[in-house]
Amino acid sequence: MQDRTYAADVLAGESVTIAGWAHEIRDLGGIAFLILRDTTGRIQVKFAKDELPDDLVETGTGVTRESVVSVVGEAEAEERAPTGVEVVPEEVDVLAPAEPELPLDPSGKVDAELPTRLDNRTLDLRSAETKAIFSIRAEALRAVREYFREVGCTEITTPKIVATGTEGGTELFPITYFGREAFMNQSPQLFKQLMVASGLERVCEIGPIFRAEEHNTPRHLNEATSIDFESAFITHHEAMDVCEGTLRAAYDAVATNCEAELDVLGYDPAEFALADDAFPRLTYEEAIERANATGELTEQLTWGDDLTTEAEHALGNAIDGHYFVTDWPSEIKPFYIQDYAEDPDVSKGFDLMHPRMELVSGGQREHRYEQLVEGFEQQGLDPEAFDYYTRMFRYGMPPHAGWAYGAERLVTSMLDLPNIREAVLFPRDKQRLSP
Ligand code: AMO
Repeated sequence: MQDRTYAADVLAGESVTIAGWAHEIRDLGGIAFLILRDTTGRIQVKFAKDELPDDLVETGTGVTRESVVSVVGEAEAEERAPTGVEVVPEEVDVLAPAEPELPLDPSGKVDAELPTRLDNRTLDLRSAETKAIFSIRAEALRAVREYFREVGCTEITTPKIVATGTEGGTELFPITYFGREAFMNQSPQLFKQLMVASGLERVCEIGPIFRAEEHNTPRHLNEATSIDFESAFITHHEAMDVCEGTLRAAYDAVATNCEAELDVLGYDPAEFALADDAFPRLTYEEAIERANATGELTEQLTWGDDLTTEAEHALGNAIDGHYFVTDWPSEIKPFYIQDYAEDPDVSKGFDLMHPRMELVSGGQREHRYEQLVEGFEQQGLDPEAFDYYTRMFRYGMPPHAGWAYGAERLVTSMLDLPNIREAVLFPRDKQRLSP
């Protein structure tokens, strides 16, 4: 629309064309107000009934809520208007009327259940709170990308249709690929590792991953957005430094550039950035000892157990912030994670935990061909099926490390959202395949 002025840019004394959604119509008798909402905010349109033609008043005040309307008029200063300006209309066009009965109320005056919101995501995203979540998500991802660029990453995109899985067979979505069995990729893991042996050396990817897990929980999705990092010639501790750097960059950017959005969600931007102290790094052994010592566990953990949700919560309460858990038992980490030469039962894998959930997995990778193939066999995998991957380890594979976290878990933990589905536009879960 030519010459359109956004609500936030309307200045008193100007002739303007504004366009947006009819947020509210307030009829006070002799005078009525149409509050028009666009992506920048709201602007008041004043209908002084005895000063304007009847048909103009009728169109402007008879419109249903959420209809799309454009208004041509004069902007005037008005102290009592929400933005200090209001528009006196000369022309009103209803570009697209909305039905009087809406499936949910975008003004947020009437609460809607999450399933109703997800079924009507477009309308849900007209509400200031939902819109704020996705503006913050976009800003966090922008900051993470920028940080990746600053530390010398090349952004890549890897195939999402693959012949083999990487993160465990039960979580694969099978598909038919020209009569052959294929799968939706669970992780860029093997492809990003191959790139550290290419001329690129250090790569990142932000893209979809698919997990056929049966979990129906507030922190699992069947399609998520994975933020991946992998670099040649670094240790797992250096990989953790980069990981922490991306998170700090994301929190800082949101604190600085999303003040209004944080305010809408009830956060004080001044208190939003992460504390300066580096995230503590506990070994797995220290982590289980500490979890057991909280006295909050119904069952004590022993070496080799995965951290239960209960243990994660107990540790989260005790530490009250992000923390890394390093040096996991080799048997519960995937084949591509390297073990300590001096203690092969202990791996160089790590997780980053947020008090509410696991956020990141990563580690030093096994870059030695013989050991890699051995690792496949130990996990009951056929190295032949991964020939495209293992073969490259015979032609000069540098030591390397990396990690991944889900964009949705980042946003859910950052904004303390009750459910991960709040942080994805159109979530895929066991029940939900549409929209
Ligand atoms: P992992 O399987 O732990 O590791 O996944 C890494 C991170 O991705 C996110 N994530 C999910 N988020 C929402 N729903 C899910 N179902 C889901 N699954 C995973 C989490 C998780 O911590 N290849 C390794 C990473 C690496 O070593 O580089 C991997 O995929 O934030």
